[in-house]
Amino acid sequence: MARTDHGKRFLIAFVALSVIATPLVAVFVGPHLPPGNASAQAHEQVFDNTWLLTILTPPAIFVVLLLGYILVSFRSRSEAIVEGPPIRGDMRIQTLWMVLTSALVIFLAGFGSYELVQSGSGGGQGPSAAFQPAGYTRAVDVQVIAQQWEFTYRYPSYGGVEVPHLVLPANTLIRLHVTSLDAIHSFWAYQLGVKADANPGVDNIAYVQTRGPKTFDIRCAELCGLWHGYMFDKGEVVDAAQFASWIKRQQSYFSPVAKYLPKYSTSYLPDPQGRAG
Ligand SMILES: [Cu+2]
Repeated sequence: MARTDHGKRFLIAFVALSVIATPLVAVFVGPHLPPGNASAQAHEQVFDNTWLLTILTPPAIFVVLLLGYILVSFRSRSEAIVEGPPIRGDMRIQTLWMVLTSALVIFLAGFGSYELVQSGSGGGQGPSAAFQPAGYTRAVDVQVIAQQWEFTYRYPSYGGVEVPHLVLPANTLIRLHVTSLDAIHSFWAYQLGVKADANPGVDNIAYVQTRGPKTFDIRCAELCGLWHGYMFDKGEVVDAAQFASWIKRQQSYFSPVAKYLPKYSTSYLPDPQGRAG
């Protein structure tokens, strides 16, 4: 009986499966990956996730297929348990594996870092953003104030009005200033692709370029005390006219309490006498 060439057989199966599955993953799974398409940054993240998943498809196939192949092909066919010949390693396979996986990991680290910075990122870059998106001088400032246990929002270009729900104009570059009044929180606007730390005394800047009208989820993503799980809300991207009338309504609705608000500041510090901002 001729000896089966397991290596060759496995390699053919691996290449065939990879060639079929990789484009399918890119085309059919990729567009459904999180966080969605509510902003340019979120869109970039879907693009990145699609690439990462696509590139990682062949290695995943390799590992699972190898395991399956071994389980099926090398299972014991006799009743007696017979030990196989001892194998102490194979320098060629080990070298190949190390070179390929190292190259892959280094490439992904470079790709990820480049992608993170080139869109201005949605992760918050501290008080002086190192990577500004195109047209950032025209960005609309919105302050996100985290506190136990809700987010409020101030609009410095609209008299510093503070509101309990986030509404943003569509197709606009927004500069979010994320800060906190008390504990450490994290502002996570899922479909906008924004997740930025909210620390007291820190003005953490994250850019987001909104697209068309859309609702999005807001959550606190940092355990911040008893009612952390309660820190969620729906935010809204609305068209420019709707935004203009909404902000006008907020200004007049909150005008009686506006005088009690502290002056708009890029950050606030916890106040032992009570609420700081
Ligand atoms: Cu929180």
